[in-house]
Amino acid sequence: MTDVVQEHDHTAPVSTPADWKTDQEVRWCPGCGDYSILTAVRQLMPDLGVSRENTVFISGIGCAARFPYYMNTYGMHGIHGRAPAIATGLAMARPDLDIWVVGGDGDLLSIGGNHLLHALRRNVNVTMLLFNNMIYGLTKGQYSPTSELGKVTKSTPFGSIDAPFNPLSVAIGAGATFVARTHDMDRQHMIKTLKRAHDHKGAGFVEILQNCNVFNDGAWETLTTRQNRETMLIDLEHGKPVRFGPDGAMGVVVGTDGQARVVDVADVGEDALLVHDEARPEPGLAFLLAQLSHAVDQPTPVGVLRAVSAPEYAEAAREQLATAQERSGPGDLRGKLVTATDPLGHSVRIRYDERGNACSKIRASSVCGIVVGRIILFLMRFRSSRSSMSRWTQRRTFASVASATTFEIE
Ligand SMILES: Cc1ncc(C[n+]2csc(CCOP(=O)(O)OP(=O)(O)O)c2C)c(N)n1
Ligand code: SF4
Ligand SMILES: [Mg+2]
Repeated sequence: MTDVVQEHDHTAPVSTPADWKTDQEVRWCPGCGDYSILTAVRQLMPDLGVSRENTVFISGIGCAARFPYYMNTYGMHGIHGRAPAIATGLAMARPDLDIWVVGGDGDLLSIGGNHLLHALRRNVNVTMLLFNNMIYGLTKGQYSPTSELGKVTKSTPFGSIDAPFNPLSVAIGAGATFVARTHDMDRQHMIKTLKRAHDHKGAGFVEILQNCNVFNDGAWETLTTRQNRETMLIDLEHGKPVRFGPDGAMGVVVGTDGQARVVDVADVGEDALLVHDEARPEPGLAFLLAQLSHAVDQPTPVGVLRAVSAPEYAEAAREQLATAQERSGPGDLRGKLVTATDPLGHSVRIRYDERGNACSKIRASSVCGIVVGRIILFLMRFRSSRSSMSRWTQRRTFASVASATTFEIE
């Protein structure tokens, strides 16, 4: 693992939001909620005490994932769903950097669901922003893992039959140490929430309710418009009874059945209300709050649901490395052949030269890919004995199947 290059930058130069803006043309549709999130993030950056040179935005694929282009920092528009994995690697190698992950509900909860869970449970020191518009925006309006039951889209012409994910419940279930929600209609709330997530040591996860005005327009408006917020958003404050509505007339209690529910404060009295404790070590109450709302017609908590401290991944890995080196001395890879298996079952072999540099080909192959490729090749040969398909076409097809899971790096 690379040594720490420098400590966290506490002497960051004074900057303005304009310094964080790039010369790239913003390609989102006019009116998209992503613009207000971008503005909030650019406004927030000067207050974080970080420098552009030490800041990295990493994304996968989707409209939300175009975010790194628009921030004047380092960045990576990665592969679909893999931003948490890429960010994990970077956070391990460069703990001095300020690392952000940005993705949509499809990117981080469909193809990237696995990677998100592991980054959260490992408590990797990154700030993760999930732009939830309950739709695949970039690919023009297919349903996503957060789309509501019955949602009619191009990919669900008769309505979705999938129970939607509640992103906060998913995060809490994965053991996330910081979990919050905000929305694109309230810049100050976004800035305040994102700052808390950034300042958290470990994985800071924020769901941002975001309007896709082209493929899912108004999906959140029952909650987020100015006239609806007071009665529909429950703005959580640490240490305070959970109250909302005009004059705080509504509140949340946890009943003897263990369920959280919305009540009239006049009916139960203020003392019966749940007092919000975001720092509570066990996640049960945060989960109850996350589960309070299952649809956009139900009062929905926003703000910080959970903020607890736990060992951060890269720090724990460094400590483990130091202990191992103390016990066995520094490792020596010179002249060694190292074989390992990655989590997908690829075997990886690396030969190191006498100076300790990786010198021979790293070969990573999946038995599965080759077997599937062989079967397809066999079937094609069988079929082509009756058709005009050339051997060259057959070989190309086999190569592409096998190479999907086999690669070599010099
Ligand atoms: C491996 C792979 N599978 C599928 C796609 C197609 N694809 C591109 S973006 C996307 C989903 C985008 O939805 P979301 O993450 O919610 O982002 P949004 O566009 O809504 O911001 C999909 C399925 C792809 N680019 N790569
Ligand atoms: S398709 Fe939707 S999410 Fe994507 S840029 Fe347009 S409005 Fe925004
Ligand atoms: Mg989306």
